[in-house]
Amino acid sequence: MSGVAEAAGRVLLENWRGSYTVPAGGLYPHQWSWDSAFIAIGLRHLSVERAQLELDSLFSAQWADGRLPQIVFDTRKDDGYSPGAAFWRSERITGSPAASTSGLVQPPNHAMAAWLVHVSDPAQSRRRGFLERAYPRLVAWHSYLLERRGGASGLAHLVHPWESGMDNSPYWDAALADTPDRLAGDIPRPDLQHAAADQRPTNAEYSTYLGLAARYRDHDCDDRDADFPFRFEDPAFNALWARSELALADIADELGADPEPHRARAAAITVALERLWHQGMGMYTARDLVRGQLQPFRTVSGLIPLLLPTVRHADELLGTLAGEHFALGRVGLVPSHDLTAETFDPSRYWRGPSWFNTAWLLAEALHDRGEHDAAATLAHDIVASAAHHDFPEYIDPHSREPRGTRRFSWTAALALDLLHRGRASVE
Ligand code: 9WN
Repeated sequence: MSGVAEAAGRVLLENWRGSYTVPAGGLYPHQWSWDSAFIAIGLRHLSVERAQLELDSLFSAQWADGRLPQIVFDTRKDDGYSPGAAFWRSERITGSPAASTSGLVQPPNHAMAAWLVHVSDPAQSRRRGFLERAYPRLVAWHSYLLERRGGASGLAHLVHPWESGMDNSPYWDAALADTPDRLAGDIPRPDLQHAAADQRPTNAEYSTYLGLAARYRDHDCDDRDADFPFRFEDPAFNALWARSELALADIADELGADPEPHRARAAAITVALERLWHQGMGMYTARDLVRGQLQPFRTVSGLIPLLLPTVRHADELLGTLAGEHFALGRVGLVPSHDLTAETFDPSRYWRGPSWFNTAWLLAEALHDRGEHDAAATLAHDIVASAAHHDFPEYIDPHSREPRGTRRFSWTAALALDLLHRGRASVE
């Protein structure tokens, strides 16, 4: 193994907690849903067993309605993160699991990860019955999205910015400003002990995050609050759902089950994504279901549909990715927000900095589309930026300086994955 792969492996070992990996020791001391899926994709190269356990432990916190929770809390560390187990009190809600969890969800990248974990050692995976265990969990999770979060549009909707995984994206600004649910008084910010305040969301954003989460919690997280003030269809969330349906088709095939319903669902979501196409922006964007508007912002979320083989506007998306707004190959990774927008901020969280998970997803998409040079350049940048800055959470796209916390698990895992699969090399 190269020195970089070894260093990445050390981050994953350091952040391992016996049956799952924390995203980062100080800032995020619990198990996060879409983090665990990205982490399993890298961990499989170190230990297939651990990668399986990472997903199995998330599945063991599944709710009776099928949702996979945003966070599974380590209740011994409850004061290290806000909002924690004491805020959610999930144990008082019927259908919650034995573990303490958040009631929200995160993007559905899990079936995609489960399939990649399986193919890294199919014989071992079969021996351990990994996919037999995972398949019903994943089917129940996708049914939750369809039945509780789906609607006539054919897309699933989010009820909180945290559910997008891209918490302070400009997509949510107008809705948050218009939301009556805010937490008054002191806002607990333990995160600021681990990352600079100008690289994290603001207190104003946090007061609405907490107010919305409290309202959802106080309705027992049951999704039937018809007047809930925050409901959005997000392009990356739905593209990952469709991509994961394609992975479920592969899993069903492997298990001798019928793959066709999964292929049909993936095709239906891909077609439904067209309602998020914004001609003027040249990309997909989020739709505010409460106010009925497409958001006039370019963010990396709207590029993620490139992962779908039959997405209609692939050529325009490739143009937008290469053009002035995201400047592929000319800045660090892929910025989370339009480089030319007034709302762009190179340091603040999801308002400009480049993240490694979205860059990895786009490197996959470019590779699958036969854009091998662009995919290799991006993969190389992921590995180099991860290695040179101690596996940062995100980077400034212009200066390439590290931002957020360091020794971040998915940064290490995804760099390791690219090295192991020969998608990038170390010079
Ligand atoms: C809220 C753990 C998570 C990621 C998200 C990222 C950030 C949490 C926070 O950290 O969100 O879920 O406290 O800011 O935005 O994508 O899953 O790494």
